[in-house]
Amino acid sequence: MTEKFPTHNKELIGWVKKMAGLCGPDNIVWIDGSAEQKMLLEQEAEASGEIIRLNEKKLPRCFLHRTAIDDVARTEHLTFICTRRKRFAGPTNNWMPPRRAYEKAAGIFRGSMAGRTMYVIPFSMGPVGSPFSKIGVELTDSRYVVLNMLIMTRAGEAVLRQLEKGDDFTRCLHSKAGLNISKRLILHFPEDNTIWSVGSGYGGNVLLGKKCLSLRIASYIAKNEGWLAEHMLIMGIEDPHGHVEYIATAFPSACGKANLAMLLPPEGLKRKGYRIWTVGDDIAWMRIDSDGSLWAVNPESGFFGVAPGTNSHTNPNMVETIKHDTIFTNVLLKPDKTVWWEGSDGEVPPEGIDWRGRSWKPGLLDADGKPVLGAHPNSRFTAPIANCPTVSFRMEQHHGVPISAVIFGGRRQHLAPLVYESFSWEHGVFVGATMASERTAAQSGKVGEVRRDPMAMLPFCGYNMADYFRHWLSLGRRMTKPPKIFHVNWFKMDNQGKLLWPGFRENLRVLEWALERCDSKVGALKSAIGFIPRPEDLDLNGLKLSEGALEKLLEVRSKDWVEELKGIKIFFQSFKKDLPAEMWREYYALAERLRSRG
Ligand code: GTP
Ligand code: SPV
Ligand code: MN
Repeated sequence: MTEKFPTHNKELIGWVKKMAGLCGPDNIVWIDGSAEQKMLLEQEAEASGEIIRLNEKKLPRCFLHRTAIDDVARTEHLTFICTRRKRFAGPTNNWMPPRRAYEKAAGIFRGSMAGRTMYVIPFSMGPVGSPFSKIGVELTDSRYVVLNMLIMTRAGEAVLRQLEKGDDFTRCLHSKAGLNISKRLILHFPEDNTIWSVGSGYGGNVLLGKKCLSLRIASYIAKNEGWLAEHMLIMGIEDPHGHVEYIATAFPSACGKANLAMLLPPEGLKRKGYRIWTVGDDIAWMRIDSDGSLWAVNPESGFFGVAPGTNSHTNPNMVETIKHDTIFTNVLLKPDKTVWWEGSDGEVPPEGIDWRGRSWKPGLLDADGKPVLGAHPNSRFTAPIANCPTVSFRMEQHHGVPISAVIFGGRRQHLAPLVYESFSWEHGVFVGATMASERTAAQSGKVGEVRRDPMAMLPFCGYNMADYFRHWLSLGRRMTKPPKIFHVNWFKMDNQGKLLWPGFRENLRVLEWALERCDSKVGALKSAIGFIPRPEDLDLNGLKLSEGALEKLLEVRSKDWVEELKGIKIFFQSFKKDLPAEMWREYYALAERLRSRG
């Protein structure tokens, strides 16, 4: 085994040696971030069959990877917060005491890298050297992970140099081991600044800079340091006068963050002069600056985006982004070595190799008579943000961008109106805390079931969510210029199950209203749940909604909300006496408003 270490950081050297001792790799390779090393890794991964090189002409420097068929989404039931006290993790997280967790996982890690190379990836979440960035080092036996981390994070030598200055780092250990779901664990040790992930080779389970560090561990650090780590997109909206305002938006997994973050304005609004600037599609780190307002940075440098449904109509900027230097995971391979997925551009290919690696034809049915999909519903692509035509020039700025509005949202077929505005920060925290959404394919489990997903952070909050709500409340008190808080729902349906709102680029019409509210340019109607747009204040020019759709979209049905209160109550009760009193106060205030309106 190589005993040369390209660093003087004793902590780092000691930890790498110890973990190598546990996992037993044949050798250790340090990732330096160079183009040469990346090319070598691609060649090796191609030779080993881990990745397939795609059509060099049509998709330059792009690859396809297929995961194991039971390793296609985050496995939340195998994800744990491991703290000394159970209360710390709270009722929404799986918990294991640290000692037991380390022991259990060590049993799987032991010798798991025999015959493999252990890669050491030093990475920075946020620009290298920024006071707001955090450093991690991931050890992994997967070249796919290395190649993804090179896109998703700033990785390599510059980070090692930063570590020479004595910065702390999150210790991230990953091994595919046997890719066995019964020996899979995603463990977080916030008290040790450590992450151990074993037995998976899929995205969020293994790209440890993403959900594990930038949300679960970072949310814990953020609580202690007085900032927020959120599952939010960040985008700039340039108005017809060239003035850019930024918003941060939390939707649960696969509910439209990436699509919104880079939307192309609809014709009418484009003509008015609107433009969009993309800062991030998944994670926002936000803190209060000396000006008393909230500022946000995106710690990532790439997108790990949902493939199905992505096409030139729904998301032309993403289509442009993934034309080169992209890794596709679990999509269909066409005979000409390009890729396809359900809802992509172009004709349905007459044949191909599906995400499982089997031969596929349109209309193919499985043993139960159900259509066989070419791409997995949670198939994804990994692409550099720099590829995106709308990338914001403020991406690399340490300070980030000032946030005018925070927007929560989710998939609700019936309940939530297209948009509403909270009465205050406190009420806005209640709106975020009581969010619920229909499950998507981004996590294993039953798709379509409504579940509570506060601030879209249910799977990602690294500590007790009661304390998390308290933290949100306390930030509101510290800000002199807090953003306004809104809630949106692009997924409301009519009685026939048809979407009432066209979504995608048309969503800008709703954002325009929200920003006009922030600038006190328009009035609103007061409903029991919050402020609702007066229909005439929404610019619907050039949009054809079906008869009565707008009324339905903006409707607030007291009866349905009274029903919703029951679910909220059960959810709040699960926190017992830890829930901040403000949340109950908002709950009873809402109940009272609904009662008085009958
Ligand atoms: P994660 O990466 O899992 O956190 O997801 P995300 O929130 O970035 O989701 P994304 O933007 O990739 O959207 C996921 C799915 O929602 C895609 O299949 C989209 O087609 C669909 N979608 C996005 N925006 C809209 C919309 O405005 N309306 C409708 N009907 N569907 C949408
Ligand atoms: C999500 O599920 O919210 C994602 C994809 O952004 S993953 O990185 O796999 O968690
Ligand atoms: Mn996400």
